[in-house]
Amino acid sequence: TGTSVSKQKASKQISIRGIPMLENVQAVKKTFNRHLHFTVVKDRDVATERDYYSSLAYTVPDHPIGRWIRTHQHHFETDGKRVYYLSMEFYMGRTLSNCMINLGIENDVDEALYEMGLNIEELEELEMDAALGNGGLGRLAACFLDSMATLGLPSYGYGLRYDYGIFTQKIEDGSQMEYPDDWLRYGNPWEISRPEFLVPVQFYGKVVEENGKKKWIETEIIQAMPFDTPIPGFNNNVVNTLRLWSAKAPGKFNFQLFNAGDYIRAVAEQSLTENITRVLYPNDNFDEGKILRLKQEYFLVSASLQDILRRYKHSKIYSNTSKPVDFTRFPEKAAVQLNDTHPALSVAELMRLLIDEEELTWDQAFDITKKTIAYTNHTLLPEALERWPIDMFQKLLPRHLEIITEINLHHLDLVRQKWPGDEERLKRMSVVEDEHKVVNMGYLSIVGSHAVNGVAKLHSDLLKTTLFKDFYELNPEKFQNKTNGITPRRWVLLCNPDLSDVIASKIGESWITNLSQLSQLRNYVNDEQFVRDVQRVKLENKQRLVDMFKTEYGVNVNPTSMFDVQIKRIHEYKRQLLNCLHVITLYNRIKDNPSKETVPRTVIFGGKAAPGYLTAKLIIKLICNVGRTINNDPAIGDRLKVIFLENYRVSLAEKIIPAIDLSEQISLAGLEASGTGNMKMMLNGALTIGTLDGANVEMDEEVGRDNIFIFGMTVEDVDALRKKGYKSKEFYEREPELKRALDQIRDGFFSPEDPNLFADIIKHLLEWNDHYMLLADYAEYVKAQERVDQLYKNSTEWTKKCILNIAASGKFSSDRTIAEYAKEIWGVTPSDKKLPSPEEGRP
Ligand code: T68
Repeated sequence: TGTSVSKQKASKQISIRGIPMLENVQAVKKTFNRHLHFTVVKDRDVATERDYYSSLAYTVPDHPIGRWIRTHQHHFETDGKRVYYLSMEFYMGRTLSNCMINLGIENDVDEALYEMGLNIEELEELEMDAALGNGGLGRLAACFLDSMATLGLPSYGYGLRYDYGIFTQKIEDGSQMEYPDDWLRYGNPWEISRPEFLVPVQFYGKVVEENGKKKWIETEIIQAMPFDTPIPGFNNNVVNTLRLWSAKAPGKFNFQLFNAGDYIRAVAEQSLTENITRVLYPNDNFDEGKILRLKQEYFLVSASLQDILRRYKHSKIYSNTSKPVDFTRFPEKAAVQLNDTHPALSVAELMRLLIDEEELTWDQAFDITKKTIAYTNHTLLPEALERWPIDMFQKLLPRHLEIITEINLHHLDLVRQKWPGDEERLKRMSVVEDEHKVVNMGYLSIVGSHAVNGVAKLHSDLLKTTLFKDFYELNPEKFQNKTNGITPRRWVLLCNPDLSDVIASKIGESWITNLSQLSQLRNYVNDEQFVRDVQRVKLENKQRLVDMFKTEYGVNVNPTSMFDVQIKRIHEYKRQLLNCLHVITLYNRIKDNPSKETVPRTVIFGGKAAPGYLTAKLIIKLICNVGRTINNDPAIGDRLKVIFLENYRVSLAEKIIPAIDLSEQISLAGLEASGTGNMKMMLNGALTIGTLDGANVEMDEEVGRDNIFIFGMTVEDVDALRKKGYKSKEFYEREPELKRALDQIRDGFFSPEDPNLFADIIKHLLEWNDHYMLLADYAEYVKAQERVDQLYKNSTEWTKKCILNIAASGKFSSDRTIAEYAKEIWGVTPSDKKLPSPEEGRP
C-alpha cells in the first residue's frame, strides 16, 4: 500500500481525516466508473456534472451496505431492546458528505475525484436537501438518528416519505414566494424500497360487536410502502435504518370499485389516495387542524406499529418455535418515543392492535402500552397544541375514539380517587374536552406513556408548573428533562473542517464522539498562535460568504465587519422584529453622527414563514425593505449592511454557521422551548446575545456570564409585567429611539411606494399591545448590543471568549442527550464498541 499525497495541496483534504490510501483511491475510481457506465449509462464524453454527482452518489452507498446488513444480523442475534423514534419530520439535509465522513472515506474519495479531474465540492452542491422538516423539531430527529447509531443503539427512525418537503422560498421584490420542493426529481440514490414489508392502513368504516369482541369493519385501505435509508454511526461500523412510509393505492383491496364497471375511473382515482404522503405541512409551532394532517399522523402510526409488532413476532426467541408470542414482554424489547404529539395516536393504535388483533385484555394492553411509549413535548405555545375534533375522529377512526374514551374513563377514575369531589380538576384533566368537543393529544400522550419530557431545563420546569401542572401532581414520577443537543459530526466536523483541524491540533480527535473533551481548549486561551488560528479560520469562513453575498445578492460586504446573524423560522415569538428595530436604530445613529467611529456590522437574517402566516411574511418584507434602504445609502458605506438570505435550510446553515460572530437568540422568555441553532453557533465559535430562554439558560451556566450577552426580562419578569398590566405604548413614549424607528416604519420611510405597507406591524406593536413584549425588552437589547460592539473592537479578547464558548459547548452534543434518553427513559445501554468491519468476516 502506498499513499497518494502528491496533489493534496489542491484538494480540500484535512489531516483529521487521515491520509488517502492508494488502494482505496483506486477502488473508488473503479466503482465510480462502473456506476457512470452501468447505472447512469453515460460515457465521459457526454456526461454532465449531474451525471458525475449521480455516479458518486451511487458509489458511496456501496460502502455502508455491507455494514448495514451486518448491523441487522447483529441486532437479530443479540436481540436487545430496540428503540423506535416516531416523528412526522426528519430534516436530514444532504447525505453524501455526512456518509463519507461517518465511514471515514472522505479523503479517499476526494483524492480519487481529484485524480479524475473532478471537483468534489461542486458535485456535493448538486445534492438536493432531504427537507422533510420545518425547523428544530425535525432537525433534532435527524441529529438523534446520528447519535443513536454512533452510540450503537439498535434504533429505527419511523417517518413519512413526503413527495414534497418544506417549500422552496424565493424572495421576489422583498416578499416570500413559495415553490414546491420536488426533491425526488432526479431520483434518490440513498433509499431502497421494501415492497415485501408493505402494510395496510385502515380508515373510516364502523365498529360492530361480535361475541363480545369489537370489530372495525368496512374500512378503506391504503397501503404503506416502506423506503429505507441507511444511518451510519461515526466510525463504528454500525448502520441503522430510517424507514419512511409512502402511501400506495390499495390495488387488491377495495376492488369492489372495479366490479362496478368503471375500471378506468377506479384506477385513476387511486392516485388520490396517494395524496396522504404528498406534502409536508409547512407550519412550525402551529397546528392547522386539517383532516389530511390527521390522516398523515395515523398513517405513520399504524404502519410503524404494525411493523414493530411484526419484528417482535419474528424476533429470535420466536423463530423456529411454535411458542405463542408473549406480548407482556414486549416492553422489554421495544421503546417507542413520540416526537411531540404528532404520533400520539400510537397510544390508541397500540391498544387496538393488542386488544383487537392479538386478543389481550384491556388491562394487559394498557400496561404494555404505558411501559412502551414515552412522549417529548416541544412547545408551550397554545396555538401549536393538537386538539382534534371528536366528529373528525368519529368519521375517520371510530374504533380509536372508543378506545380513547375508555382510556379517559379509567384515567378520570384515578383523578377522582386522588381528589374526591374536585369537579373542576376533573374537567380540566379530561382527555376528551366536552366543552369544545375535542381530544387533547398532549393529555392522551401523558396518560398513555411512562415518561414525559421537555427539551431544556427551563422548559421542563414550565411544563410541570403551567401546561401540565395537574398531570404533574397526579404522576410526578413521569416528568423528566432531556436538554436538546446537536450532532458534532455534521455541525462542526462536516461544516467547519478547518476549525476541526485547529481543535484537533491541540486536543486530538476524541472530542468528535466525546464532546465534553472540548473543555481542554480552556488551556489554550492564552496561546497566541491558537488564538490567531481560530481568528484566521473564522475570517476565511466569512470570506467565502462575502463572495456569495456579492454573486447572489449583489451586496458588497466587508469581511472584517461583525457578522450578526438570526437564522430560524420567522415567528413573532422569536422576535426578528426586535432585531430589525435595533438595525434601524444603528442606521439612525450613523445618519445622525456620520463622522463618529462605529463598529461595522453585517446583519443577516434567514428563515421561512409559514405560507399562511401573514404577519411573518410582512416581517420578511420589512427586513428586506430596511435592507434596501440601508444597503443603498451611500452615507452608510460598509459600516452597516442587511441581508435576508433566501431559502434558509440545512445545507445553507452548514455554510453560514461557521462564519457567524454574533448569534441572535432573543425570543420572549418562556416561549422558546430549547432552541438548537443557539448550540450550533456556540460550537462554531460565535458569541450569543440572548434572553434567558430555552437552552440559552444552560449555555449561560456552562460558559459563565462574562462570556455571553444576556439581556431582557426573565420568565418571572414577564409574569410580573403581565400581572401588573403591560402597556406597550408607555415604552414607545418613553424611548425616543424606539419611537423614531416605529414612526419611520409607520410613515413609510422604508416603503415610500406604499407608505401604509407596514401598518399591521405597527398595529401589533402599539394598538394590540405587543403580545411578545418587544418594546419592553428594546432598551436592554440595545444596551447589550453596545457591549457587543465594545468587545468586538478588541479582536483578541473577542476571540478568547469565542474559544471559551467552544470549550463550554460539550454539554450540547446530541450524544449526551441520547445517552440520557437511553438510561432514563428507554432502559438501554449506549456502547462505544465497534462492530467488526465487513473485511473482518462474521463475528
Ligand atoms: C421546536 N419546535 C421548538 N416545531 O420551537 C424549539 N410544530 O425550541 C426546539 O428546540 C425544537 O423544537 C426541538 O426541540 C418545532 O420545531 C415544529 O417544527 C412543528 C412542526 C409541526 C407542528 C408544530
